[in-house]
Amino acid sequence: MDKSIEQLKQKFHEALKNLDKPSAINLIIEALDGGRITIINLYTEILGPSLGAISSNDFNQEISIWEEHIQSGIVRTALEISYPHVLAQRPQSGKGTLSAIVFCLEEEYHELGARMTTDFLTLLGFDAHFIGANTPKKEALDSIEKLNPNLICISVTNYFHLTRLKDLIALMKSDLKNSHTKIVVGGYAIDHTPHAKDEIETDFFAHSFDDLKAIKEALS
Ligand code: B12
Repeated sequence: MDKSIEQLKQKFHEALKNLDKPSAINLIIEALDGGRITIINLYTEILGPSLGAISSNDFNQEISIWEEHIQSGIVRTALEISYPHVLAQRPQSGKGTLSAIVFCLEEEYHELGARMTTDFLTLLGFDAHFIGANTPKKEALDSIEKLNPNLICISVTNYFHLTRLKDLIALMKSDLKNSHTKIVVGGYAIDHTPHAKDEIETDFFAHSFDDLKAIKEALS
């Protein structure tokens, strides 16, 4: 990792640990405005790992839930203020632009990975919409019918939502017969649950910006 990114990562982690929102957000603003970091590096090297470390061993194992809420709120603000830079770094949209929707299953409140995924799709030139966390089945299906996207991206974090995911994909696939629409699934539950990929019948699994780039190439 680049030395200046490593330094920014350490300072951001420190601010997050101290629940110091002004310092954390100022660090991100300065790095983005100064052109010292790209959105892909910011999300992949700094914001994502900082959240992953919240309840694992980099910080305190016994962190309380209210602290986790404050820290994830700081990261959500960092994502929101990054959006002007996402727009500045995306390619010009043109003819044949692909479209995508991103959402989390009903009862799934972990939304930060899905939001990052939406910005990655925007950076790849997709017309991308983040529908939300906790998206009821009916709303997901309705958005697909109205927006007719090329890609449906579903983010799943809690492993106990995998059965719900399986059922929703089966329902969507029966609706999507002969359609150009493909389904992509990603998130912590896919990455960390043994055999999850064997049980979910989707067109693609993905984790990173590069995975999405490869999917875009497969669609074009
Ligand atoms: C932040 C957080 C929360 C926040 C969420 C805030 C928000 N608005 O999103 C809050 C406090 C609300 C929360 C609540 C809960 N949480 Co929580 N949470 C976390 C934490 C600390 C970080 C998760 C995160 O945002 N990671 C960063 C993102 C960027 O990573 P990511 O989601 O994996 O996304 C990346 C990729 O996977 C990819 N991606 C994600 N989705 C998709 C989709 C597609 C299509 C693609 C292509 C890519 C992609 O993009 C990202 C870029 O790399 C983790 C701990 C950890 N170590 O991960 C626990 C964790 C996920 N939570 C957990 C649990 C159990 C809960 C609670 C049940 C209990 C609790 N602690 O309060 C509730 C459940 C709420 C619910 N019903 O959903 C467990 C889940 C275990 C499991 N697998 O079932 C974890 C792992 C903690 C633990 N070690 O036990 N949580």
